[in-house]
Amino acid sequence: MLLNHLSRPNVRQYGIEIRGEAVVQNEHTLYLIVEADDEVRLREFMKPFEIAGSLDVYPASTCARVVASGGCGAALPVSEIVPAVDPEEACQTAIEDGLIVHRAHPLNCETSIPALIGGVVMPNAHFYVRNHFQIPRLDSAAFRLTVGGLVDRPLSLSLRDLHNMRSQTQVVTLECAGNGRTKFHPAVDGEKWELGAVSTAEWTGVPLVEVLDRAGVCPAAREVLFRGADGGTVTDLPGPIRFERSLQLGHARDPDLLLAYAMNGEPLPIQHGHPLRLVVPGWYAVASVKWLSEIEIIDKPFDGYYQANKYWYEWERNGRAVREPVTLQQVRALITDPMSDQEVRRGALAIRGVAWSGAAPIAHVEVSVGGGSWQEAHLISERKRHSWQWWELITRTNEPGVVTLRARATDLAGRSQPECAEWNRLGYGNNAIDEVPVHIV
Ligand SMILES: Nc1nc2c(c(=O)[nH]1)N[C@H]1C(S)=C(S)[C@@H](COP(=O)(O)O)O[C@H]1N2
Ligand SMILES: [Mo]
Repeated sequence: MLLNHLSRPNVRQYGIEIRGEAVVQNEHTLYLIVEADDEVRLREFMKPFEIAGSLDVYPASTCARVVASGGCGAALPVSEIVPAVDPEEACQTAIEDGLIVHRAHPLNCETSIPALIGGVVMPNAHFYVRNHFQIPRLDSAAFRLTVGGLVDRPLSLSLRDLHNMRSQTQVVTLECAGNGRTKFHPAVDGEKWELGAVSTAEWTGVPLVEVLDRAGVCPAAREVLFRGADGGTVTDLPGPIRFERSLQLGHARDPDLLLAYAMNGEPLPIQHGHPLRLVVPGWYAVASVKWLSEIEIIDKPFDGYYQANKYWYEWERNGRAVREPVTLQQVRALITDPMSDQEVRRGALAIRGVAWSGAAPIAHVEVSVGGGSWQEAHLISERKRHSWQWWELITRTNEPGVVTLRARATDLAGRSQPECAEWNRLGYGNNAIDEVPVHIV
């Protein structure tokens, strides 16, 4: 009788949903995970079980919801600025897609290094996600990009207007400036990125310069300010702010900068800036403003929070504070195969990975096995301007035991990687030589 009571059509009549059930072997206890809006109806449904024994009801939640709400019992945060994606849902999707979640609100997750193996680009679902605020949900039909400030003709462009302009497609690697932050000692505050806050996609959109030319930039202009639709409060400022970054006018006119509406041939996914984002090739990705809704031409250096307070290297050199803004991606190689702590058979060994640099294409990658001399890896396919380059070295190992593999890239501008990156207060740009220990058996 109780089994029939649990049948799905019967359950539905009570307006509840059974999410899971279990009976521990040899125990006369039934556990049910039930979704219900109304505890009265739930108790009504459970009546037949009360006849058979005793009943306990506990209010519960999913793990993702608890983490996204900031802890047990806390209410889910709401965005003060625009309608936003449910943090629990966004977090659950990221976990299911195999991303490594560092924080659920705002959602921050990195690519797992094994997911990097293979293809030229990363599938959208595996692309790392870095957010400062809750993910805004923008309606693409109502969406407008406004262009104002020091222009001859202020613009308000719909997505259709942008689709009708000249389009350009290019493969670009985005990397978070905090990638590798956990490798700094002493530890630095901030998102705890390992090495997976980097991914590559093929972006399609309108060259930014086309839109600037259509608006007509006035002679007094110095910088171009990009404003995202997302925002909220930050610890050291009183009121809510929006995510904003600027570029020098000359850089903004670089024909490679894109206002992207597509990523790997699909409409831009919501967590990557739907419906429109800026893509600034070669720069740390903080410059690539997502959910881009306003462009403003200004005559002064912009001093907003993410321009002036964050994204600066702050070193201490000879007792003096030295400060420099975070701009181009540092040169760097990553070993994707074999994985850290993997067991590999002695004999022939294939070592593979990616390498990239914001300043120039990769000139060469060298690999050292177990502290041995540097061996030149083979660069796969032609040189890349704005995307990472795959490389490979086929070598041999003869002795069993733990062996450390190291990879070091050099770009055509002559920049190479340090043994140890210089510690800086906010933990940016750690491009120390990658080390992967493996077990030779
Ligand atoms: N509007 C907006 N744009 C943003 C951010 C943000 O929080 N809001 N984060 C920036 C940072 S620090 C990074 S590393 C990249 C991450 O892009 P992705 O989530 O598509 O990988 O977006 C940049 N653009
Ligand atoms: Mo970032």
